[in-house]
Amino acid sequence: MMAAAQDSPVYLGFDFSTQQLKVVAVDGNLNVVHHNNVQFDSELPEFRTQGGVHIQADKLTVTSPVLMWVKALDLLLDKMKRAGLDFSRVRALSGSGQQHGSVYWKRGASETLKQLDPDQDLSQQLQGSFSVADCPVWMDSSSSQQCQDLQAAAGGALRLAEITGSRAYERFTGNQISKLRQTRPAEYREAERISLVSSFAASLFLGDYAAIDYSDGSGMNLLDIRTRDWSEVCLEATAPHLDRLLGAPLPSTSVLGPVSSYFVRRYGFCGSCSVVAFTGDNPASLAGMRLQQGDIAVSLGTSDTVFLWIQQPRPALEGHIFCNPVDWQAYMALLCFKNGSLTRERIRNECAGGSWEHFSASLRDTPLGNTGHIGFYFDTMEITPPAVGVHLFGPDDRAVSSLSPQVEVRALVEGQFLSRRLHAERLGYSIIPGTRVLATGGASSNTDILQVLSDVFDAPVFTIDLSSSACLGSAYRALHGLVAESGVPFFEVVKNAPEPQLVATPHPAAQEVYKQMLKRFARLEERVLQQTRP
Ligand code: ADP
Ligand code: XUL
Repeated sequence: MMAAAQDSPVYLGFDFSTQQLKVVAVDGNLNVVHHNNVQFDSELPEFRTQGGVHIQADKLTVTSPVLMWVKALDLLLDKMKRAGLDFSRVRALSGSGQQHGSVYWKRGASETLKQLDPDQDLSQQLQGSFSVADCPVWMDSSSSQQCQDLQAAAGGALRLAEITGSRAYERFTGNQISKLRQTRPAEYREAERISLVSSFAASLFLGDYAAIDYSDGSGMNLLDIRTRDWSEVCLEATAPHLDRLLGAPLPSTSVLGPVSSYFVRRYGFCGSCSVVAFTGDNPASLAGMRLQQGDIAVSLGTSDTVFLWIQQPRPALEGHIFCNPVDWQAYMALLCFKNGSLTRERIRNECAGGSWEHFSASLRDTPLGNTGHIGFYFDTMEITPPAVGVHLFGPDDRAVSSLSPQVEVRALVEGQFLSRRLHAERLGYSIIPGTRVLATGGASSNTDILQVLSDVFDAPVFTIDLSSSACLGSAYRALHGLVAESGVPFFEVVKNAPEPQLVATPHPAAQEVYKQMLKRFARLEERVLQQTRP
């Protein structure tokens, strides 16, 4: 590398996701110059997580150890150092976290954060800094009572959606905070600050408590998405004086301050390196994909999500409206599906000998429409729609108890994408000429899966080179954060980023096949919902 390139600035984007911590570094021309990751299950086995989480005995409570995330950061920075990344070139950094998860800092933790000793790991020093060791994460569905209470206090589900962008959802942070206060009052009382996973991660870099940003803050059932401030009625219904524990929310493009002296002295960061507000992984993906109005993003990670750029919020009883992470005047709509990659892995193990290659071959060897077989795979209580169990149907709409392995693989993938399309259309999305489906997340590396996505949506599918758009979006946001206050729009800063690549176009027969199938799917989903409704 030439001397000039070695001195040129670098921007870091971290993603604290469900199964791993990832990072990318981009240079001033937005080329990726480094990426790295730490897998929680395999590289931090002492925490005994599966897929990065612990599912508790009630099957509803799902948590992750907060120290695992801290230790993963120690490990990741060491790996980056060993790979030769010159931290002194980092001009700004930002990041994202799985949405909705909450971290409870214990009294005194802010002092510890401010006085970190560069000769010791973060995890050694922060061991005593959390009042709750196991943080509730987005997969948790144990706060139904608190959801009902919040909706009652706000004047009903729709009223709550009008204020916060969503009706009450179990995984949303306010309901988790409410549950903690009621069921573990001592730990709650010991907390001096509550962070989201994103603002917790930013706090580590800042050496102080980082503000919650508007976009990730919209996933709490606490923020008024129009005034962009905490909603009084929601705060009061959740916990007294909660605003003191949350701090004031800030625009997602804010520079929070310089990186703490711990990182300067331990890793050689420059003292003027800026920490730009961290946000949720889905908002960060929107930035990484440079999603525009009219596009639809489909993220195939641990969860599957579908999201859109919208200008005017029209909250409904299904789906979520979040403040937009790159344009404070806009919004994004999001749907979350809990049974995503982990369900695909289960069917891969049961029907394709544990091999993605065989899984893909089954998709190639079975016809569009799967000769009328349809499957619903809700291994755990689904978010969209709220149903559970595996439900299989034959071409005559009659329930069947099993399918052959190859048919089952296609039933799963077609069923998942029919559901993504059905619910996206209910949110107001429609496929028009020119619509692009932008795919990301771990499973977007599988072109056979993306072919089914293209067929079911009857639209071309594009990906960006790197499947981790949340990291990339965070690196872009770090760069944008430096100029956002002077009014430079996000798209101006990322205009030279690599264009998404076309990876699949719909089969000529797809429109006819899936138009019919979508109608059947909607009818059968209603039947499944009626059968499984408590
Ligand atoms: P997260 O960010 O939520 O931790 P990722 O977006 O990195 O997760 O996605 C991880 C998932 O990607 C894994 O659980 C795995 O099932 C899926 N995956 C990885 N490679 C493939 C592949 N070739 N085909 C299908 N799925 C894949
Ligand atoms: C979104 C959601 C998940 C998490 C984990 O509402 O719950 O997508 O952000 O990725």
